[in-house]
Amino acid sequence: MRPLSRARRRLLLFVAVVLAVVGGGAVTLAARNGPDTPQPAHKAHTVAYDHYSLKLDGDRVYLWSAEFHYWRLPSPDLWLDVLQKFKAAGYNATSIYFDWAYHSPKQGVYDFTGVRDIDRLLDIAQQVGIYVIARPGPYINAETDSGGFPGWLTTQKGRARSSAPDYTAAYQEWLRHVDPIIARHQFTDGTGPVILYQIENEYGTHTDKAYMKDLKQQVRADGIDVPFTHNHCCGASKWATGGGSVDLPGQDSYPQKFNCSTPDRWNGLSTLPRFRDDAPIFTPEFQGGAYDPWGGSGYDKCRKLTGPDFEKVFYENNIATGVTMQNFYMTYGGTSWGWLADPSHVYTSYDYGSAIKEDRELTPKYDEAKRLGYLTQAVAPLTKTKSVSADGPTNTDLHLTARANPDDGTHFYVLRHRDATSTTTETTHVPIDLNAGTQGGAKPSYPSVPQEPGTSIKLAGRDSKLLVAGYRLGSQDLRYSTSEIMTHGRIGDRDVALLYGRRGEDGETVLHYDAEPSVTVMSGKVRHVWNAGRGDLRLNYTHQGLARVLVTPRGGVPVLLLLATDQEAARFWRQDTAAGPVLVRGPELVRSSVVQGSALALTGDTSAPTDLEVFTAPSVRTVTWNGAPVRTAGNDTLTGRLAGPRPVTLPALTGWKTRAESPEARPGFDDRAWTVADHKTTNNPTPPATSPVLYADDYGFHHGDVWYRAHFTAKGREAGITLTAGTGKAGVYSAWLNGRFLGSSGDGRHTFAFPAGAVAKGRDNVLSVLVEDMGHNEDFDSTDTHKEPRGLTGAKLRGSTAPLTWRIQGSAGGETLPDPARGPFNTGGLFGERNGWYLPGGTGAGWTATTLPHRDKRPGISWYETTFDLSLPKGQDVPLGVTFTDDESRHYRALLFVNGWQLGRYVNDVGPQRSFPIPPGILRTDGRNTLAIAVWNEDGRTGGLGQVGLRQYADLATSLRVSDVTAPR
Ligand code: IPT
Repeated sequence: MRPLSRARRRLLLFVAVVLAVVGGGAVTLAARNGPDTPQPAHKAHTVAYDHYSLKLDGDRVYLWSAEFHYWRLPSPDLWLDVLQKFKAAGYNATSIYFDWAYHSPKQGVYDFTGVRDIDRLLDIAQQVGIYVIARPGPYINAETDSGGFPGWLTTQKGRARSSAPDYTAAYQEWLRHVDPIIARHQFTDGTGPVILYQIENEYGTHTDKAYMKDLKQQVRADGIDVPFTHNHCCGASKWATGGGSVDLPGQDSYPQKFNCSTPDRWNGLSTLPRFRDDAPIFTPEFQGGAYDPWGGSGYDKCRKLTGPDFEKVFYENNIATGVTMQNFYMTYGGTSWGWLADPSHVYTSYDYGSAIKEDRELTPKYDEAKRLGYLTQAVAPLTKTKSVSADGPTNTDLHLTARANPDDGTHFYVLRHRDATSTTTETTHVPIDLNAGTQGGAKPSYPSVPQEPGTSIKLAGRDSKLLVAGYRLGSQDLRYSTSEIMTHGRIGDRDVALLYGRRGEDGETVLHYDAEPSVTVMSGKVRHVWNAGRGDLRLNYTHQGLARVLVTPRGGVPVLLLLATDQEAARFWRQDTAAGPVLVRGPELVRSSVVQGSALALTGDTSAPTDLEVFTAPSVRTVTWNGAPVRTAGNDTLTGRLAGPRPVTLPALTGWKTRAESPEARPGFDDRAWTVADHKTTNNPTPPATSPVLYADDYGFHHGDVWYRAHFTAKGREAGITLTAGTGKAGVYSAWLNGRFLGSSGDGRHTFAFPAGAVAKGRDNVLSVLVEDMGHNEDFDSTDTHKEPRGLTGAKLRGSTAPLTWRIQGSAGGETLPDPARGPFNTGGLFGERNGWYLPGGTGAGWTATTLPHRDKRPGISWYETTFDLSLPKGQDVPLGVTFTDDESRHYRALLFVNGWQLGRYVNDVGPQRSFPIPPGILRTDGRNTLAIAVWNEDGRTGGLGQVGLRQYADLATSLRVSDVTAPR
């Protein structure tokens, strides 16, 4: 990936667009584009594929990709953090959904600045050196509001995800805005990381071929020339052949499903399908974690359900079945901040139990993904393999598959339990026959591996092994190893190979030489025997810490074998520099490395003082870490010591003040500026229960809480009101008559009785209702489920036919945002939100000092606010969050604003989320922070606010620098 100047990029973009528009159709980049798409013009760089793998500029690539959603991390400098962490783990690509709704508050209005600056995002990807699979929908699902459709789209008449004219005009508008930005960053132009572009999302039921065809046409016309992909979930249409088909169709797969409450319950393996013979097996989304709903069991359990053992068994099974393109959903999930969450599946956290936590901490799942990812990037023959036959393992409870590269004869064996869910411990021997599936001369075979008496291959519980055999490992001939290869490379004048197994397990590695090499065991216990007849050097050992063996063949290139436990192996970082590969052992993370002359500049993170060891070319003599020189010793590898972070003390949150609001509930409140809700008709497929139509979206209020006020002249016999409301899961609404609290409900339909004496006969009465809109549903089946009405859907007085006249007020400005930097999802229609109480210093008079916990019996909304100062040590990444603690039987919920950004929706009696990470950038790590919390007391008895405190999740010394995200006051 070569960086080009902006001007040159613009020129290339212009040429690309012109060529695409005139439809020159010179040369096909990819094998096919579907019969109905204009062919892209010929470009300097190529993205192509065949039966086996993706090819970039003609080179086969194993796609090992990590899903990331920038819109779930509103702090652009942290995009660099996440993408560096992906790259450091061996992912060579990231798959990114672009959320239409995040960029478009109103039809015709688009914002790609600040936390929405995707140009910057793609620049960062290029800088990090990671490819991008762009997935701009238009529909994305993703457990986000409306599956990514903007609020304004919920009021369209035509069915979404079809060829309906109004929907077509809308998505074309989105694509015309987003595509040119993506187009500037295409690999094919030599200007960027984008290698693939997904059309639609899991579009399998109620499909419309013309729509798919139009989408492709539009995207090509917008200047996109990389191959099109599609992720098939279920239903009939796979978009593999025929009208509307894409270049690279793939199958999404979530084998563990999403019930995190039983994290030890595994489902069996399945084999991913090959949709077309001319395309590789691709999984655009393979399970990397699981989402968790309101009242769910929490992400720690999701991380267990999809833990390192799951990754190993399932991802290796994908390799065993010939998959060469794997993307993991999610690898970093992030935060559905504001009102981004879809109500049915998730709460604020989108941690997803992923390899990287919401607060950006690395987990043991990251280590496992890294061990596997490094293998896919280091062992090139994996990109072209065929299934070959293999005899079974001696233990028939185990299962062995074999594949071979038809060109160079490298063999790959995957050993697992026959029943992949089994938790038993098994030992076995396996046959390795290097002739299987290859032509030509007789290759050796080993009928029973391991050969050393008294040793075996062990599968202790849920595990599998991917064994490489008959492999040209650098300059060595690896006959086989029962240890797994993590990575290897030519470093200076020798090969270095890192192999691993679980602690205490036997390992046997056999290398072939014409003559007996010299063997030096530098550390650890490693036995070696030379078989002159076969020319085999056999090494036997037990995986324990880190053993090192130097094998020096006569007249050949030596190899340093690093024989590690899996945990020890995960402490190694591979970086590819101008001076060749470098291995770094010790730090928590290595982010980057540059060799200049004899100096190696490393950047990364430490969580404690750490030994550093660098395996690099002898020409490298000095090392810097995060810009500071490291005093190094040693003439084989360079060793030194790295400092850890300084400890951090957090301020206690004190100095709280509180103020009640909800003036909307009082009869004298002036609602004349509110929108009159008097529509008699709606485009919505759900007919209203009563007239007028009260759906919040129909009046331009798409996110967050909505107030209604209905006036009526009472006849005197009014006994109550029956309300129907659409809140989405776990939502609530509260009602008042003439200022008297009637109660709250979370049910779709509820009758509120009017207390005796509350109705003023013959006079104006005011009903006030506050409805929470938890977000719009997804539209998974293309049946317009995102249009399910939100807000009040009907209202009927009991005992009276007096007409009600309605006004509605949601977020200030509706679709015209007063605070575009924080965007459409940040605030709803609470009084304090409409009047800027959520902003730093935005509160005015009328507050009283309080302490937490604070008990409050007043129904409706009260705000709590405090400030705190941070001065975290420079050069440290200290992920922090805000934690709520209270008795779960108290019925209140809260919106958490940090410096004006809504980063948490807390529901005390539903949960499960009680701790809310606040990304630095939003959080001022060196300065004053404002916390504002809007509490909704639901029952007028158990309100108030429990303990609220800061929580520190980790402490790292780092090269990462984060600037403050700016937004107007
Ligand atoms: C699949 C979606 O494509 C993705 O957007 C997300 O919703 C994911 O699942 C679950 O987190 S849909 C699933 C039914 C395979």
